Amino acid sequence: MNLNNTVACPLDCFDACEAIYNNGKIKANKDHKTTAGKLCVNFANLLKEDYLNKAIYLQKDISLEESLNILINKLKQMKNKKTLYYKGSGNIGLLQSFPSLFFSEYGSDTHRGSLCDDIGSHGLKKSRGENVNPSISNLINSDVIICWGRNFAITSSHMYHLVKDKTFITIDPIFNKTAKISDLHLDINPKKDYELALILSKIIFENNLHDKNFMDEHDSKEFINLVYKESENISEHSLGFTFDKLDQFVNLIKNKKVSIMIGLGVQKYYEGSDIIRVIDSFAACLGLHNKNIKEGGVWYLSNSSYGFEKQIKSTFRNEISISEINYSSYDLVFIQAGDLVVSNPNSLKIINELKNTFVVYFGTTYNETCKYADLIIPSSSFLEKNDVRLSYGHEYKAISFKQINAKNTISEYDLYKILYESFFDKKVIKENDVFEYYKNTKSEKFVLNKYNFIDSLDIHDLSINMKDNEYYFITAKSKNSLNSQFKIDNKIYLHSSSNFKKDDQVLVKSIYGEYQFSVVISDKIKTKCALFYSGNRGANYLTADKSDKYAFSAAFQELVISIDIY
Ligand SMILES: Nc1nc2c(c(=O)[nH]1)N[C@H]1C(S)=C(S)[C@@H](COP(=O)(O)OP(=O)(O)OC[C@H]3O[C@@H](n4cnc5c(=O)[nH]c(N)nc54)[C@H](O)[C@@H]3O)O[C@H]1N2
Ligand SMILES: Nc1nc2c(c(=O)[nH]1)N[C@H]1C(S)=C(S)[C@@H](COP(=O)(O)OP(=O)(O)OC[C@H]3O[C@@H](n4cnc5c(=O)[nH]c(N)nc54)[C@H](O)[C@@H]3O)O[C@H]1N2
Ligand code: SF4
Ligand SMILES: [Mo]
Repeated sequence: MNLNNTVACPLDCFDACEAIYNNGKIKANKDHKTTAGKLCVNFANLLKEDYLNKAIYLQKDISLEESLNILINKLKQMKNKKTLYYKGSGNIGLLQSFPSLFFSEYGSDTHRGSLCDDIGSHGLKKSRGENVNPSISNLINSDVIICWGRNFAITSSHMYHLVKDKTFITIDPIFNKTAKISDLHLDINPKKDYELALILSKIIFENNLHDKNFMDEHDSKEFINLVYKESENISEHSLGFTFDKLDQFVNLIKNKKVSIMIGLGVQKYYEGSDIIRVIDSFAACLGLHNKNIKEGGVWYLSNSSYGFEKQIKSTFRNEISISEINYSSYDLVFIQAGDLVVSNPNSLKIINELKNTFVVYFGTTYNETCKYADLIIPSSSFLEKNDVRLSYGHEYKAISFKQINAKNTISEYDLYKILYESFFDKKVIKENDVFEYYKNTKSEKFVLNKYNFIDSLDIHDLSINMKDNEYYFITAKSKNSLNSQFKIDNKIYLHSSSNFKKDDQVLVKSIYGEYQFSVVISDKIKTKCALFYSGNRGANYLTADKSDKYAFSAAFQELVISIDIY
């Protein structure tokens, strides 16, 4: 039996599945704990992907070697090195960061913050010191799972499969797949999760369901004051559902072992870091951060490399907040594995700026951003390179051994090596050393030593002065796409009370931009909400090129939009 025949799914997804490659055929690995013999539709699409197999310069096909020479010459000619290195999340294997070693040393700028989890991660770190999930066994040992702004059954379908027989509660403005399998759905208004967490905290104090010892040990006085002060102003109207659902919630969790799966939904806002801290403080009151618990806990998108020693260490001279980059201020922008004009906020601004600089795209497919690239360098696919995947949802690794030889493509490691050796008279790091380290090292466990309850709040209410034709902007993941990749849905989803009809062509505007969409009516969408799936080609024409309050990150939902017939 060939022991080096596993491959890791490279896609940016909680599950980090592992497959077995055998004579050109790929099957899910039955022995990998979370994969458990099943892969998903996105993995199937990845195998059918139309991979780039040639380099392109100013719309003409060229050889890989020529493309590398063009890049090297460009970088050599650049006197003031006004360049940007951008890395997206098309492949989140650990060895994908190798090119950053070259660009940091060359003197490029890069981005900070993220399009993804950083707002929430910032908040959890402030409360707990680190953002690390409990062991998956705690989830398996719990009775009730609360999915809070996370479409657990879809976005981590393998983790869901391990616990699908539990009692579920979903807190989400959308009646998504997870809500459908839940015993209770709290159809909350967007950006009101902190109110819900505060009022739930009050109810558990009143019912004596809190972990008094943990709260006393970790100075919760100010949080308790906050709970009583703020709860007075919380109404059924502001939450978006009737208070009897709170009683149902408490009855479902009373004396039960509880897990909370927090998702991106709660934190895509300017003050998202504080919002997630209120939810986490509620969890702390329930005793879910107690060191000794073996059942239940709180999960988010954890810092997956916690407990590993960073092997690819790059220090850039300057890091710009990801939503606020001015691409046209650079002479050259190098983009690796990101579809910027679809995935990043304010698409039109990005397009206009990319037109004013020399753009290099280094990726596996010809995506929307390639339309604005001067030079395209084809990257090797996940089957053509070694890598290791950690998961931000559970503790199991997936290992990728190179299965086929690259043809007319280059791996991230080889690109780093060629660039580094062309510019510097220093030794490159060995790929195998990094691969072996991550493959063989077991991470250290995180132990919570301190807990800081949140003690003050100042959150802007998006619904203030909302007009009849104005809606909350909601954006979420869909089953058949992985962010900008695969089967893309470009529609706008609205509740029937919106007075629009199926297939209406509407012009949607925000203060940042506008775009035309075709309507789908669905009562799974809460009233006054408009849903756009991730990867929607027009959604980010509406979003802000601004950062959240603390984490230098994109706050996609910090806006209201207006909708009118086109
Ligand atoms: N409106 C809206 N916008 C969003 C989101 C949302 O929900 N709604 N979600 C946000 C989130 S959470 C994320 S994580 C981002 C993700 O957004 P991106 O960072 O753009 O990631 P992807 O869409 O997964 O893939 C981008 C590209 O990676 C390339 N790629 C794939 N594999 C490889 C490889 O092995 N090597 C190289 N070099 N390239 C490769 C492919 O060409 C693909 O087009 O989008 C964010 N943007
Ligand atoms: N099939 C599939 N799986 C994926 C991905 C994919 O594109 N497709 N992407 C992967 C990536 S990059 C990431 S980061 C993860 C993210 O995984 P999730 O955390 O599940 O992310 P989302 O789907 O963006 O948002 C989850 C839910 O938040 C809800 N929501 C929106 N606003 C609010 C709010 O104010 N309050 C509450 N309570 N809920 C709200 C949305 O309706 C949605 O149902 O999924 C990963 N898995
Ligand atoms: S569930 Fe996620 S990790 Fe698993 S195969 Fe699908 S996309 Fe890849
Ligand atoms: Mo993400």
